[in-house]
Amino acid sequence: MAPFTTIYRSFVEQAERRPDKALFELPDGQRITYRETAETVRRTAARLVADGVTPGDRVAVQVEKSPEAIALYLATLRIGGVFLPLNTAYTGAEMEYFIGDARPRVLVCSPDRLADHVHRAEQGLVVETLGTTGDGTLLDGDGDGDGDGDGDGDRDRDGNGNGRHAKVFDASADDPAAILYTSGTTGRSKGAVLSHGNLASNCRALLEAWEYTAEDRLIHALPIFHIHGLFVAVNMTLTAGASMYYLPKFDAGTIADLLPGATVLMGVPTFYTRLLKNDRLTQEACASMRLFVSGSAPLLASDHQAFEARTGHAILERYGMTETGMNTTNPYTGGPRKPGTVGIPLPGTEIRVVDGATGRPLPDGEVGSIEVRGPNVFTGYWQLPEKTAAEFREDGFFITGDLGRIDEDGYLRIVGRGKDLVISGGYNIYPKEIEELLDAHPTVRESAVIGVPHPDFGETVVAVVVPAPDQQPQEAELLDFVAKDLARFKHPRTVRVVDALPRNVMGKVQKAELRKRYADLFAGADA
Ligand code: MCA
Ligand code: AMP
Repeated sequence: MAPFTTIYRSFVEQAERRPDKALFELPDGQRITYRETAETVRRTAARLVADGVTPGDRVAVQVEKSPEAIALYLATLRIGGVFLPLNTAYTGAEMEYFIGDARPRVLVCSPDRLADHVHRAEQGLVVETLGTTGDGTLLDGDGDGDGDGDGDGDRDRDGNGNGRHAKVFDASADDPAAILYTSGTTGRSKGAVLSHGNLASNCRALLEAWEYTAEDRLIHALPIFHIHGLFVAVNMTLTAGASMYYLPKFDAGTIADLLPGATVLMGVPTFYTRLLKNDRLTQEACASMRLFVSGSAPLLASDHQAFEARTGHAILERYGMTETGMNTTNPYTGGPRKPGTVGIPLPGTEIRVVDGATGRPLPDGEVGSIEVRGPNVFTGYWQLPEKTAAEFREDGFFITGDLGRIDEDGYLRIVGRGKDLVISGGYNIYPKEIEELLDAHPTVRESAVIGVPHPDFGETVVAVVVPAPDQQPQEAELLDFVAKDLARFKHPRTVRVVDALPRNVMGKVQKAELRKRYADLFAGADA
């Protein structure tokens, strides 16, 4: 068996092999090479060590997208820290929970949000800042935290010179590399602990499946606090020795400008819905492109077909989860990319469809619960051994909570979700969190939050509320009430007031019935 190589070591190998190659190409034309990135990684690692980070310590990060944020990720891996990226849209209340649960050693935030977090320094947390141009405390001074300017960070935080070098941690496949929070259907978010082995094996499988090489130039317009933008797009690029056009966010016009110089785009379905509205998306503009990838939410078969008709490219759809990284992919070569399917298992990964109640495997063609096993599957939920155990079968298969069937060609089709989840523009939203807030409002007796079709975001959030006795809930007031605690993308787009929620004989709210009732709410909406 080949020796285990971490993402960090693969990056270092590429940096040694092609130091002057651009890893990042920024919108202002600036190029940042592998060598420069490696240097920033080293400085950042030394700073983290000086801040007291030791192997296993969490480094929580809520910063805007920048090349230095990627260096911070690699620096954390280098020293054996556990990288904990957080959505920049999270509010103070949401951050309070994540920090309380994960108890990081260091929190790196945007300079403009420092005031929200200074008080945490008193609780023993080291708060650093990092702005979009590398500004902030993380990289100030000589950058190694020991003041001698040699970049080795060879003193610890107390300055006692006892030699806490930012040495490369000799990570094994099982050591934790990252925690990504994924909301639960009940209660609060759970931290999925991903190991170095999870990240490296999934990255290798994707490089092979999509024939991704140093020749590739990726358009990177995804956020970097999720699996898709960080562990698929970035990991693949920096371990292959490739380059990326690194954009602060998705913008269809900017992508159209870059397509002629690029080879690969990775996006959520909303990217493709929006690109199809842009006249500059043509076959000629895509002449150098070899691959368009979609994932994180279902791609409409009609968008798949329209994109192929317009550009000559069949979008490659794949299927993943925070807990598992990528599981399946449509073929790059050797078979059709079938609209409405997510393809076949990646090398090394097993997929099965079972009867959810008994765990009994179902024949192909029958709809059941999708389960996955392989080196990509996470090690467990952070400090929740019972919840972890409940989501695994005895033979090691992980229960995804998605429903699907295997078609006649062995391709997986996701037909629904067993879990109560809304996916809006690729962001996951768990209704329970919003319902709990709405239920706390004095004019509300109870609520049900659902996802309904939306022409731009795929799905969007609708709140259905039942008034408390003698009360008349007001939409604006309810939206204001939840706004302070919820990231913007979780805000309901409308509130409907009803006399009662539909229930089955067991008393369970029939969300499917509500989804049907409000299915056309945004049908004519401007995307
Ligand atoms: C922004 N807003 C949203 C969303 N994004 N609301 C609902 N859902 C969203 N996804 C808010 C904005 O704050 C804004 O609020 C308003 O909606 C309209 O913003 P707009 O400018 O249209 O949005 P945008 O900034 O262009 O962003 C849309 C986006 C973005 C490009 C689709 O959300 C995005 O990049 N999504 C990708 C998410 C992702 O990476 N998912 C992967 C995670 P206001 O009304 O105040 O203006 S899942 C994963 O990793 C798994 C493992 C997997 O399989 O990949
Ligand atoms: P997350 O919890 O953010 O990791 O989101 C994972 C969920 O996104 C999966 O369990 C699926 O429900 C959904 N998902 C990811 N990729 C696809 C896809 N290509 N088609 C349909 N659903 C998807």
